[in-house]
Amino acid sequence: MTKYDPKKIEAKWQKYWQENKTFVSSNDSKKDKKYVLVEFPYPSGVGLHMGHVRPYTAADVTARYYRLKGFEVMFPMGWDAFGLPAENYAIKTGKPPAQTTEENIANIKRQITEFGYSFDWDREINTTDPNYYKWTQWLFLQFYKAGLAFEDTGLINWCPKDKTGLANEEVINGECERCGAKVEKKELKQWYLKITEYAEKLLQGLDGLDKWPDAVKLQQQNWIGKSEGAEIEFSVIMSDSEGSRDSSLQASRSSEYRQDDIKIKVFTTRPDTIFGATYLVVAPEHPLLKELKIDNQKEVGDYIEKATDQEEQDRTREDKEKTGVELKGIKAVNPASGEEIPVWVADYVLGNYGTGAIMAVPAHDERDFEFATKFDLPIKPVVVPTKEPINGYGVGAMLLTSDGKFVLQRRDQNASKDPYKVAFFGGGVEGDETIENALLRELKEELSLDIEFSNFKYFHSYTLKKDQKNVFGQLFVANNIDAQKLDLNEGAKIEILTAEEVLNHPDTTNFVKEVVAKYQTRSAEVLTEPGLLFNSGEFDGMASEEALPKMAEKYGQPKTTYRLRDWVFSRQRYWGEPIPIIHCDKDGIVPVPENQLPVTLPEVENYEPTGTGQSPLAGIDEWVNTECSECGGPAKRETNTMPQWAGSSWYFLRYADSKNDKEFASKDSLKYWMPVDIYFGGMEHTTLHLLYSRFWNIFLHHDQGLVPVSEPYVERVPHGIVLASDGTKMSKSKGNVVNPDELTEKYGADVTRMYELFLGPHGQMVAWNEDGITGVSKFLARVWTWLTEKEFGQDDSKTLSELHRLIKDTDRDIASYAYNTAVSGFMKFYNEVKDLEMSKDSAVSFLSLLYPFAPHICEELYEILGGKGSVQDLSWPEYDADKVVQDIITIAVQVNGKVRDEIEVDASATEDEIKTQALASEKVQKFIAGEPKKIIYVPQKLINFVG
Ligand code: ANZ
Repeated sequence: MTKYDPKKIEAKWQKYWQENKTFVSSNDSKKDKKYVLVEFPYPSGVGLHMGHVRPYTAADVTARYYRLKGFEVMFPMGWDAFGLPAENYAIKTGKPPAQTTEENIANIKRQITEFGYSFDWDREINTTDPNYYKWTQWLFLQFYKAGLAFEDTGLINWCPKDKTGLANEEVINGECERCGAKVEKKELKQWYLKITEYAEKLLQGLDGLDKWPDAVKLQQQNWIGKSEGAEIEFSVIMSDSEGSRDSSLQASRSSEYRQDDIKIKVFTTRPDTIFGATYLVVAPEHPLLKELKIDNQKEVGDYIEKATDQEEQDRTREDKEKTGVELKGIKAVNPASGEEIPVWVADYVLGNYGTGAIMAVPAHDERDFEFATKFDLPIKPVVVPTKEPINGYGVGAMLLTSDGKFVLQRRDQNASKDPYKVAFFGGGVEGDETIENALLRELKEELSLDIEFSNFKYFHSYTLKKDQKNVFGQLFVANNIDAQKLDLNEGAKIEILTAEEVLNHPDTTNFVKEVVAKYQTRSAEVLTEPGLLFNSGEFDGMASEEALPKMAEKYGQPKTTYRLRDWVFSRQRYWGEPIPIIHCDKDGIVPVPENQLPVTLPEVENYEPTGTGQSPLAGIDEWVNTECSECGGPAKRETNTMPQWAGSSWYFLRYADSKNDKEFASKDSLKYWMPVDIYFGGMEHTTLHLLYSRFWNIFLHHDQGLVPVSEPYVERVPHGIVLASDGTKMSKSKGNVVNPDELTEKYGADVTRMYELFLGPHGQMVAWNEDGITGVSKFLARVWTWLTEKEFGQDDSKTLSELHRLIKDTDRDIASYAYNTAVSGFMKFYNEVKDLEMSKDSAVSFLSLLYPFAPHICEELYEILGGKGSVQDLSWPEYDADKVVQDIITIAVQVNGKVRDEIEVDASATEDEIKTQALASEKVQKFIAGEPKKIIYVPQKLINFVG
C-alpha cells in the first residue's frame, strides 16, 4: 500500500508534460479552437501571490476541460514586464531592470510550473524583449500614420512620487493607481492616443458582448460616458444695471473691446429647460476668462487660482459646499427667453468636459439649485412632473413673515377633504391659466393678497397622494409678508407658526410638515425628470422628450459628448518601450522608419527620473542624438517611453504567432485563434487594460484590416479578490499574506488548487481560511487509497447512476465557472460510491472529471490503473441521461413576493428551465399579466416573478 505523496508525483508529471509537450497547441489544427486566456502577470520580486493563483487555477481547469472536450486549446502565458517597480528597484540597488526582470521571471515561472498549470510555453512572450516591443513600436507607428497618435501640451495628471505623467484611467480617486500618491496637475508636452475617436465604437461593441458580466460593461459605459444634448451659444453683453459703476471704465472698455461679439457656448443635456436658465457658469479654466473685461478682475483671478489648485474629484464632490464669483459688469442673454442673466465662475463646472461652461437651470438641476440657493439667484421652473395637461395642476405658496414665521391657512370644512387641517395656500390651475396666474388668483381669492409673482421664489415640485385631486404641483415661497395686512376670506382662518410649531402642530398636514422641514435644510426636491413644459413660450404644454430635439435645433446645435479623454501615452521613465519618434529641427516629428525597429532601450547608469518632466533617457547623449531619416541632418530621439499598458494592449494577438519576425502575427494565425473565447482577469482592469486593448483591437480591425474580429474577447470572467483569513486585504505590512510556495510545499499543488476553488463562487470575494485546506487534503488522500486499493469488477447500478450524474453536473459547473460546486460534487460522489462495486472504466471516467482540478494525482492514478500516456489524451466522458438518478428538489414560485405554487424540478435544472416550468403553472398564471418585469431566482429554493 502506497501513501499519497504529492511531492513525488507532482514533480514527475510536470516533467512528463514538459517533455511530451502535452499542452502545446497548433496553429494548423483541423479541430475547433478554444482560446482560453488569463491576464499575464507583472513579474515582481515577490513572485506569485494569491491574486494570481485564483484566476490561473480557474483558467487552467477550463483549459484542461476543453482539451478533453476535443478542442484545440490555446492557453498561453507571458510576462508584462515593463513598469515602475523594476525601475524603482534599480534606483535603489543599481541592478539593471533587464536583469532583475529576468531573475523575477525565472522565479515566478518556477512557481507557476509547480502549480501544474497547463500553459503552452512554446508561445511565451515578454513585453520587454526587443523582439516583442519591436511590434509594440510598429503598432504605435500605425496609430501615428493614421493620425491617432499626436503630441500636445496639456495639463496632465502627474504623480509626484513616481515622477511621471499618468493617464486618466490610472488615477483612482485622485490617487496614483500604482503607488497611491496624491496626483497633481502638470503642464507637459505629451504623446496621446486618440481613443476618443473610438468612443462610439467602444460603446457599440459592448452591445454584442452577451457573455460579459453586466457590471463590467456598465463600468466601461460609464467611463466612456456618452451624453446627448446640445451646444448653445449665449451672447455676452455689458450690463448697465449697476449705477455705481465707474462710467469712465465702462467707456474705455466698450471703445477698446466689443464684448457683444463674445459668445459663451454651453453644453447641456437638457435644452428643453433653456427657458429656466437663469444664469451661466464658466469653469475656472475657461479660456474666455482671460479675454472678458470685467469689473472684479482681481476677485475673479484669486478665485480661479484657488479653484484650479484643487483635484477634479474634490471639486465635483456632491457634499462640497458650492463656491463661485459673479463676473461683474457683464451679462449673458438667454437666447430663448431673451432675459439678461448673470455669468458666474464656479469650480463645480469642469474645464475639460463639454464646453467648460453651462447654462444653469436651478429648478431642474441639483447642483444648480444648491448654487442658486446659496447665492440667491433666481430659480425658474419650466417643467412640471406630469404628462397631464396643466389644467388642474396644483400650485401652492408658503408665505413667510418678516420674522420668519409661516403663514398657513386652516381650511374650512367645505374647502377641503381634510377639515380643519392647517395647510398651504393655493389650488388648481384652471382653464388655460398659467401657473403664475393661478397662484396669484388663488391668493387673491383667499387672502386678498396682492403680490407680484416675481416676489415668489420657486421651492419645489411635489407629488401628492393619488387620492387627492391635484396630484402634482409646484410650490413657491414669498418672504417678508406683512401678516397684519392679510384679509382673510369668510370662513377661512390663518395660523402664523414658527417652523417648530408647524412641525409639532396637531393639525398641520404631513405634507406641510415635510416641506417645512425641507425648507429648513434647504433640501427641496429638484425636478430632474422630464415632464411637461411651462414658462417656455411656444413650447408650453409640450412633453420634454418631444421639445428637447426641437429646442436643441432652434437655439443651438445637437451635440454628443463623451467623458472619455484621449489617452496620455508617454511616461517620463526609463523602463518602458521607447516611443519610435525622432525630432528634427527641419522636418519636425519624424517617425522612425519601420525597418529600423526596434528602437532598443540603451543601458543607462542612472535610472533616477529627473522630476523635471524628462525621462532618464534624455541624459544619454549617444542615444538621444541621431540622424533625421528624412533629411539626414542631426536630430534627437523622443526620450519619453510608453506607459505600462502598451505591451498588454495587443499581447493576446501575439500569442497566436509569438515567434513571427515578419509581422506582429500572421493573418492566418489570427484568423484561426481570434477572438479570445474566455478571458479570465480582474475587475480592476475594467477601465484600463480591458478598455485599452479593445481600442487597439478595434483600430487594427476597422482601420487596418489586420485583425479579423472587431471585439477581441467573447467572454470575460472576473474573479473576486481573496482576502486574508481575518477578512482584510492581504498585505505584507500586516503579515497576513499567504505564500503560495509554502502551500505547495506543505499540501501539494493539487490540494492547493482544489482548495482555492472550493473557497467560494469564482466571482465573489472570499476570505482565505487555512483550516479548510486539510479537508481537501484528506479528500484527495482518500481518493488515492480508495483507487489504489480497490478491486475493480462490474459497476453497481448506483455507481453508474452517480457517475453519470457527476459527469452531467461537472460539465455544467465548469462551463458556468461554478468550480466550488464541482469540488463538492466530487466529495459527494466519493461518499456515495466508495463502498460500492465499480469497474475500472468508471474509475477512469471519474479521474477524467477530477483531472482538470487535481491533474497530478489523476495522472498518477491513471497510470497505476494501467493507463498509457496522459489523462489529457482521453476524452471527456459522455453522460447517459437514462442512467442519471433524478435528484428532485422543490422550488417555491412567488409572484410579487407571495408564494403561489411549488414546483418539482431536477436538481440540476437551469434557471431558464425552472422559469419555463414555473410560468406554465396555472396557479401562477392567474397572478401574472404578460411578461414579468423582473425575475429573482434563488438557486435551489425559489423563483419570484415581479410584475
Ligand atoms: C442644463 C441642465 C438642466 C443640465 C437640467 C442638466 C439638467 P452629463 O449627463 O454628465 O453629460 N455640465 C455640462 N458641462 C459641464 C461641465 N464642464 N462641468 C460640470 N457640469 C457640466 O451632464 C451634462 C450636464 O451637466 C449638462 O446639462 C450641464 O447641465 C452640466 F435640468 O445643462 B445641464
